[in-house]
Amino acid sequence: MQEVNSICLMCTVRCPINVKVKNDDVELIEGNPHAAGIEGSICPKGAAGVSLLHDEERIKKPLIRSGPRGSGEWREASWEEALDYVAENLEKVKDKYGSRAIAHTERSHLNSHVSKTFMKAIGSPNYFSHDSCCKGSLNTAFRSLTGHADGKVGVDLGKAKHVILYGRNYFEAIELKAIKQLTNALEEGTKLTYIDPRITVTATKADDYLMIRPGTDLALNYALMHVIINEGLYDKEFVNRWVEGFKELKSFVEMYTPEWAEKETGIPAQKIISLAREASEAKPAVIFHHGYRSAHYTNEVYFRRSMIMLNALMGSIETPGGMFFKKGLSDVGKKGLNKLTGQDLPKVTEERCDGSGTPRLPTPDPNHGVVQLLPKAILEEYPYPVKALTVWRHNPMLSIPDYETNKRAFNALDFIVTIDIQFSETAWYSDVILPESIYLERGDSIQEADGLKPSLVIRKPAVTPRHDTKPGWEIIKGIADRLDIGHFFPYNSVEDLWDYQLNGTGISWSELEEKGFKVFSDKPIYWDRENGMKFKTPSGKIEFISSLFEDNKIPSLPAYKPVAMPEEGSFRFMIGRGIAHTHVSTQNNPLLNELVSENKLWINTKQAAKLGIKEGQMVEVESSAGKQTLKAYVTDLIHPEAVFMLHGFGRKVPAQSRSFNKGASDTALQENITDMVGGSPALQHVHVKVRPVQ
Ligand SMILES: Nc1nc2c(c(=O)[nH]1)N[C@H]1C(S)=C(S)[C@@H](COP(=O)(O)OP(=O)(O)OC[C@H]3O[C@@H](n4cnc5c(=O)[nH]c(N)nc54)[C@H](O)[C@@H]3O)O[C@H]1N2
Ligand SMILES: Nc1nc2c(c(=O)[nH]1)N[C@H]1C(S)=C(S)[C@@H](COP(=O)(O)OP(=O)(O)OC[C@H]3O[C@@H](n4cnc5c(=O)[nH]c(N)nc54)[C@H](O)[C@@H]3O)O[C@H]1N2
Ligand code: SF4
Ligand SMILES: [Mo]
Repeated sequence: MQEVNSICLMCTVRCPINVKVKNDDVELIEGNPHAAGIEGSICPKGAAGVSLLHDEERIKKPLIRSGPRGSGEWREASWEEALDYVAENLEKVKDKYGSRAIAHTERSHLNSHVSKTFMKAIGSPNYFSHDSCCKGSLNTAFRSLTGHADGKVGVDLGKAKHVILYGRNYFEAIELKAIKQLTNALEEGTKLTYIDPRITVTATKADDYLMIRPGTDLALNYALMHVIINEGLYDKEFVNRWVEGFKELKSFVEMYTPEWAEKETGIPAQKIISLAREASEAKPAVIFHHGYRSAHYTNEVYFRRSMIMLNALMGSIETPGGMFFKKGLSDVGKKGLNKLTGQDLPKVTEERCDGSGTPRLPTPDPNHGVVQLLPKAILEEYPYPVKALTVWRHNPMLSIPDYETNKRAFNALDFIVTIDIQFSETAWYSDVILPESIYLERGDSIQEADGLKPSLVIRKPAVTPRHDTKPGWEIIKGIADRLDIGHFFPYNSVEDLWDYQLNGTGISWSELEEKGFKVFSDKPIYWDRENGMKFKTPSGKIEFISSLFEDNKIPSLPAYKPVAMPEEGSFRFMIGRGIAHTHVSTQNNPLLNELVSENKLWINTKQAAKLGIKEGQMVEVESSAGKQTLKAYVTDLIHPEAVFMLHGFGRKVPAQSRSFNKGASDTALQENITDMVGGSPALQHVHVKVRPVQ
């Protein structure tokens, strides 16, 4: 038996894993025993990587569409033929409409520097990641306050004395290391407050659970700030030294009393006051957790800002048990990894089709784009036609709200090519599918896994590919070669890619091989809270009054405006993740499908009784965007104004036989509406009606 330490990719958290290999086959996957904070543990999805490797419904060879789009008629092709065909079609679009007519979407990954280089080299501004649909508004909130993107920020759960989670459902939407830290901390006496309209597994671990009225967390936070400021509970030294705009916040929150917030949120005023006081007692080791998915409502960016501001008021930034900025190789005097994007690439001056980074949409992050605006840009051909789409490890058809509109938009394209490991809805709708080897069969770019201690982590192949598949970085190079931009991809193997990344750093990849990673500091590194905080805002401080916003005539502290509440007979449509599945990736995995094969509609017991809905009965859910049918889960565990379903079910691809048509699709019910300041879609903006199916 051979053991390979590598990185999981059953979800995007990328935990360190230990793969047990015999005769070029994977026997078992466990957590990497060397990795601090993981110590051999693994989640159900991580363990099910074995089942993905052996899944007979994976894509096994390049496929070229031979029938109408979406018909599922394909012919197998050699890599030569498929790559020639892709290059030819991209050239055609480029010749007719210009390079900007080619867009790329992907789930951000270790090789994103490869795809960004590809887009720059062909001369298109239209690189999109999934980021906006996950946490775009959180990213903008952090940039507006600190000048850093959210990816630069972590939380020190292990040392916190009080953790406040707003729907950050850690114990189901998991990050393995974080829940191990949190579990240990809870055993040591850390207090957990959990706020969610739904009683989740995380709620069951909390000391205090608050069933908030959906969509009103911002009102709660303004009232918390009101109490904290009026009672003088904030960290005056930190605020005086590092916060810009405190006075403005003080007068802004004056009117947002706990009594006012009680009416909005349903949380008693006394409870709000006691939460503010208890949190302050724990300061600075207190975390108002900024959350992960921040695609809920149209005012999301202001909600996410309010959480970060609460931490600033607590002084819980760059301190043990608080929020911290991740440190990289440069913080230990080393040169950072080289990226292909660091080359002398052609300058792309065209504006992005979604408008991010232009006066049309000045605040969302143009490094990621606002991918949910792409279908509209395609359909309206505004500001110019987009006619080809390359997709890599992303399923925009289901990950952008409003499935029917997405389908229409994709149908309006001249050419779609998808790099995936299995038939996603997007792959099924493409003209060419290029199958990628799965993470157990390939190596990828080295990850600079920043944290309080900088480290490098490496994904290595554990076994040889089962089918005629290739790593994505090789596929992109194959297309680039045919478009005469191959010289921007100076590698022929994963070792070449690693050497390129490490050149000049004084580190060799063989140092990472044995354990799968290397840590470059013994102690956690903090910025100096007296003089060395490295905020990247124009003032060098945390900007409650944000230069990014004010310079673009966007208010930093707009008056509270409630999100539209459902009328009598309608419900707020809430969505989320469960422990057994990753987004839209794993529903067809043989093992995980056996664990959870469909989703159900959570509905409050009293509301169900009013509608005559019984436990397990089929119900029809209808919104302005579509209708779906699934089983009801009648429960007291959800707020009466809301219904809830897991994301990722109701799948549309017959060739994915285990997940086809099982449960319902949230995407088919959601409207495509965006928080235009933050950049995230408001996935829970929509209201639905529910009726029993006789
Ligand atoms: N309606 C709706 N939309 C959402 C959400 C929601 O809850 N509801 N959630 C949002 C959030 S938080 C996120 S993060 C995004 C996620 O959105 P996506 O990134 O689209 O979802 P994933 O399931 O992570 O993966 C997408 C694709 O990657 C493929 N894949 C997996 N591994 C590999 C690999 O090694 N190589 C290649 N080439 N492909 C691979 C999978 O087969 C799948 O088709 O969706 C967002 N959009
Ligand atoms: N198992 C698993 N784990 C994952 C992932 C996965 O796909 N599967 N994906 C990873 C990714 S990319 C992400 S973004 C994270 C997502 O991590 P989270 O953001 O923690 O998870 P979600 O399930 O998207 O939503 C969390 C909760 O928000 C609650 N909620 C809905 N409306 C409101 C509201 O108005 N107020 C409050 N306070 N709560 C509300 C919902 O009831 C739900 O329980 O998970 C990560 N971990
Ligand atoms: S949380 Fe689970 S699926 Fe995600 S990377 Fe970690 S082990 Fe893999
Ligand atoms: Mo996400």
